[in-house]
Amino acid sequence: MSACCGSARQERPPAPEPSLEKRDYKRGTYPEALLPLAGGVFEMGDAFDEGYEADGESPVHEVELSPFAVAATPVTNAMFATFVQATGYRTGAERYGSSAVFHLAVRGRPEDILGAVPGAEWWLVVRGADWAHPDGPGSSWRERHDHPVVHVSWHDAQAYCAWAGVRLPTEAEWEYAARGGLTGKRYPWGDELEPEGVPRCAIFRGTFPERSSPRAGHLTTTPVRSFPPNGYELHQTSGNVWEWCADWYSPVTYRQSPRRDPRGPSRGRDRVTRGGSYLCHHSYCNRYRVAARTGNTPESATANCGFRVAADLAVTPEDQG
Ligand SMILES: [Cu+2]
Repeated sequence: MSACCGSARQERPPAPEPSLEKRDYKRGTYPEALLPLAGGVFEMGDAFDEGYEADGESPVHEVELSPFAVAATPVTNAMFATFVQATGYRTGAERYGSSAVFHLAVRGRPEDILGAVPGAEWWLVVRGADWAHPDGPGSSWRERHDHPVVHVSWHDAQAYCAWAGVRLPTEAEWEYAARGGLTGKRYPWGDELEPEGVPRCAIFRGTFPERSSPRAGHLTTTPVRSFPPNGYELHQTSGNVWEWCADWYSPVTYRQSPRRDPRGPSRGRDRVTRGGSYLCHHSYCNRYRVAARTGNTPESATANCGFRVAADLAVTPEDQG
């Protein structure tokens, strides 16, 4: 994963969280109605040839999707708290005891800062940073009920989905949903980053990584509905936080994937993340475009990556004609 976008776990992962497999817990539900999407054929990939070559955003290719449903926003802190309270689940970051926080945002004592991430020194490893303490031990999710949950690994996202009876979107579903019905556009709302000078997404504004412009109005996450939705009523598919997808990531996925309901490679090292985050900046990383793709190891959890849920749509006999 590009270093501006997030830091990858280097250490060996701790033993998997046993609570959900071993313990009986009451199934939860996703607290909001999912948006039903018709699926069908769409053009996936970067129509502008603007992506980093190593990411594999091209070629543009036709993908045909079955109907599915997707959440309007990523899972929020309040939603994740409900899951944790119901199950006692402990995230990977909590079991590690630390996670990386953007240097300008850290809230904790100096001794909580364990070091910088090599090659990406704007990421500080902070003791006690986790989903419930997004900027470090001096911060709390309770100040940010409607912000996306962060410091969650792909495994943590899977655990939430299993509890709530939903699943992660495939990468193709994610891009289809994020495009909001537009074809070949750069962003979920069109080709211009700031139509009429109005920001449409939470990305880094200022001089990366030293100084955030006051105009940005945020240093880290923003509420999930801070900006208007796309044509399918999805919010923040560009910026704010990266979103885990179900698929393994490979830069050559598009050259090999089937046309119909692609699910990515059968194995890999990283899981796909999409959408970019509040740290993306044109000077360094332009992955807030709707075709942009990268990945991270499934045990990694960062202060700028969360997830959105999806579900299959049952096909009724009438639909089949
Ligand atoms: Cu980025």
